[in-house]
Amino acid sequence: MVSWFRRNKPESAAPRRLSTEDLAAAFPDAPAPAGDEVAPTTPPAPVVDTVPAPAEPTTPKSDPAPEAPPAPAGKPGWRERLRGSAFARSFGGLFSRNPRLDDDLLDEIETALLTADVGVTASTQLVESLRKRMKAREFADANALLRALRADLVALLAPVALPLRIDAGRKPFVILTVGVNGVGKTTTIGKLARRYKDEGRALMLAAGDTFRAAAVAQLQAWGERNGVAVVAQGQNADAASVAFDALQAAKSRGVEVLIADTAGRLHTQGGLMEELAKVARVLRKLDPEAPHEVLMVIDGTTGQNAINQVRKFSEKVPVTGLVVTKLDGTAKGGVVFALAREFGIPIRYAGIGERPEDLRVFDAEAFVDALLPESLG
Ligand SMILES: Nc1nc2c(ncn2[C@@H]2O[C@H](COP(=O)(O)OP(=O)(O)O)[C@@H](O)[C@H]2O)c(=O)[nH]1
Ligand SMILES: [Mg+2]
Repeated sequence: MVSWFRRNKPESAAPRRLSTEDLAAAFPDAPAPAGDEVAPTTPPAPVVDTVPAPAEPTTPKSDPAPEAPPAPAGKPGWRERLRGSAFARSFGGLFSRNPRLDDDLLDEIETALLTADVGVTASTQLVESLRKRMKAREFADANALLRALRADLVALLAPVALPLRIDAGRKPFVILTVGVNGVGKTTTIGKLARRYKDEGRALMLAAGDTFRAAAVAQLQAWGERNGVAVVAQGQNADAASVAFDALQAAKSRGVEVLIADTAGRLHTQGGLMEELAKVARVLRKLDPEAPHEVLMVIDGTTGQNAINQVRKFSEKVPVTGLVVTKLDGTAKGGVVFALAREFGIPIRYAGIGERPEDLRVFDAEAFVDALLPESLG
């Protein structure tokens, strides 16, 4: 068993009691709390610095299987999960409806790209390049044009398909997650934490979403069940102070990776956006290079508004990596291309489901492969 050490600070507000539904919604992969074992709500402690005892080397906790299994490994998994996207659906029948190599085919392709949220600039560029090559008789048939489109799409994404590398020289390597409400920040942190833990890295989480008690409890519940330390100060605490505390604790314990959650905020909320800048500033007091990664989480179903979000967040904190979540749902998928073209910010991960394994290192080829048919046949 993991034993827990709690440090209480009397000046903070008491945490709210949370429903198990709150927790279940937050971490679908986590086991449902059994009976009275709802850990995060039991202590009256306002400030919880939850650290697992160091001597717990064996038996990693295996969470019970959630309803949906993880997507199959490799390209088939991407294909299975992205099949429902508007992108895949509109391209599915497109070439069979327009088997001839002509302007109609190109018009259909342009419409499909626009409908899938690829954006006007990228869609026009892609189609005009295909048109030129078609006029130059570069394509023998529509199949050849499809292959060219696939290659062009991969080429658009290849420069941003740069995985996040944890620099061992930065200890701890600080990842600050940002983004608007409900995009999947906390869930992504849980998935990332699982990944890093499986890689054997010493890890710590900071519950920097101090707006909602449920958000703090989400991380604490996850941390307790998985033996990962979570630094929190409860609801309404100063987010910058949580980040500062966490980095201090992580430094003193020789932690390798610190992942800080933040409250979701709309890019139009000036005060909250300013708070993000403050979190980054405060981290830099302890480590002038922190945060080493500002990971912005984008909901793949958002559409073109994602562009605006990234632009606004980048004005406050230098966004160094993106995670595009919920690509398994009703996401159109095309926003990934629009983001790549507009910013060139590395896309680190893609969320293609709710299981930890469904947070995939972004793979340009697998992604394009999942969206377009392989051939017309
Ligand atoms: N289907 C699907 N759902 C996701 C994914 N990532 C997050 N979610 C869901 O999105 C909802 C909001 O996630 P949460 O992490 O609380 O968002 P936050 O407000 O940004 O922290 C939750 O119901 C998650 O299960 C994903 O990749 N696929
Ligand atoms: Mg959250």
